Amino acid sequence: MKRLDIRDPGFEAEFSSLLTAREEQGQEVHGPVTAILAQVRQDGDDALCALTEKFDRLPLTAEKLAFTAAEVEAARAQVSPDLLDALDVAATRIESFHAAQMPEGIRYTDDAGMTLGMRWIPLDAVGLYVPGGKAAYPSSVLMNAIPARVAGVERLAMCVPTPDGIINPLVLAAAHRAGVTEIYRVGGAQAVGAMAFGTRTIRPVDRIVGPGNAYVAEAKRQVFGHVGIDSIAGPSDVVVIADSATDPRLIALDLLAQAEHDELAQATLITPDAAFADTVIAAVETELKTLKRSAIAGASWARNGAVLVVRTLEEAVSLANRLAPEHLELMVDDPESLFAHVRHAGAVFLGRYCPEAVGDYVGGPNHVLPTSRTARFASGLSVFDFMKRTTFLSGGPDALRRVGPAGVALAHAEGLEAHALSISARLDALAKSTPNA
Ligand code: HSO
Ligand code: ZN
Repeated sequence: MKRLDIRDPGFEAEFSSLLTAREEQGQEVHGPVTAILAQVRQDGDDALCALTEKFDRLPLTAEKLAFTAAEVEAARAQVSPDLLDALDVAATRIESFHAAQMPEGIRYTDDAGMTLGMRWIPLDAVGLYVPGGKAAYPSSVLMNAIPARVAGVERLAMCVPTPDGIINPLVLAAAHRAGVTEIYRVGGAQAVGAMAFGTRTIRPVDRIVGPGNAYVAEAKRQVFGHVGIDSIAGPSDVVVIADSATDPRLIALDLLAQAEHDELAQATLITPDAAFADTVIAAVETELKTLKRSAIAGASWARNGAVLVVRTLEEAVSLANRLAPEHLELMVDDPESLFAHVRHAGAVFLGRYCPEAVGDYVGGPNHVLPTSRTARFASGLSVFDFMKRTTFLSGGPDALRRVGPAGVALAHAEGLEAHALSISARLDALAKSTPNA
């Protein structure tokens, strides 16, 4: 963990090193992924079965690729009613927030008499990748699937690996609650290939979303262009701005909630109170003694944790803007006044009783957010990721008379004669049919 004070002469250099991307473990995956995608394209379901046997130790036939409705029901029956209720609370809140995002189209008639507009249209089919094993978060199933459903996507296909045939029943329960009806027990690059190119069993989709390991990320990169993909997530991060009126243990837990995701995760505290900074650092060490995931959280905190002491809360916000965090907590008396100055953050959590973990599960806004400082130019997952825009233009003779001549002039200037004639021939015809116009 780095403890820096903005008054120290070396601060700027040290702070800059926090801005540089954390290194992902270098894995040479390009070649193997290209080979897997080619195999899936060529052999379809047979390739999926062979690769699933090889990587997940699960012998399969094409008929067994999809989970049946009865299998999904059996998985739900294994989940406690309390957990099913919790899923429902989360799903209902995610649905209503995303419903509120639904955009209106545009349609207006301008003074040239042209009617112009833009229409939002949902994608036909979306593929959702869900990691297997340890990395399977049922909450992420909701966060990826629900916006697609709310946007009006008709077909949602989901792929999840089941190593040794094992699946987390809560993942299937979440998929069921989110309205996913097509679920395949396939993972890795082969799942991405199947959804992108289609096989006999898995029809192709138009966009693939969802987190995955290095192979899945590389496969998404390689199929991009043929289908759309979401942004590729880097390690998760949080910046907590806190004053000394907040219980230091709560701040320590917020930092650790981020750190426990991944050794590469980054948790940063910014505070104007040096003594408070030290109390939080001590509280982190105390909590690390008992946390279940203390090995991961401890490694993340040791390697990437940071505590920045500043002069004022305004200074804290300006450092946060430079860090462009995925999550920003404002644990202060008057979070709104700080929020007014926030420019770069994936999601902001205002007030001492609104920790990031609430947003991970039951807030309503999406927890799939821009990582690795991409909040400078990118946004979290939303209904917009599952819709596209079609513009339209509609005009009659009067509108053509008004705007056409300028079009003809520009077409000539570009040396595009057919373009010019396409307009001028119509103008000529109009002039002949209405000689006085
Ligand atoms: N904080 C993670 C999402 C998550 N947390 C899922 C718990 N489960 C990335 O925003
Ligand atoms: Zn989380």
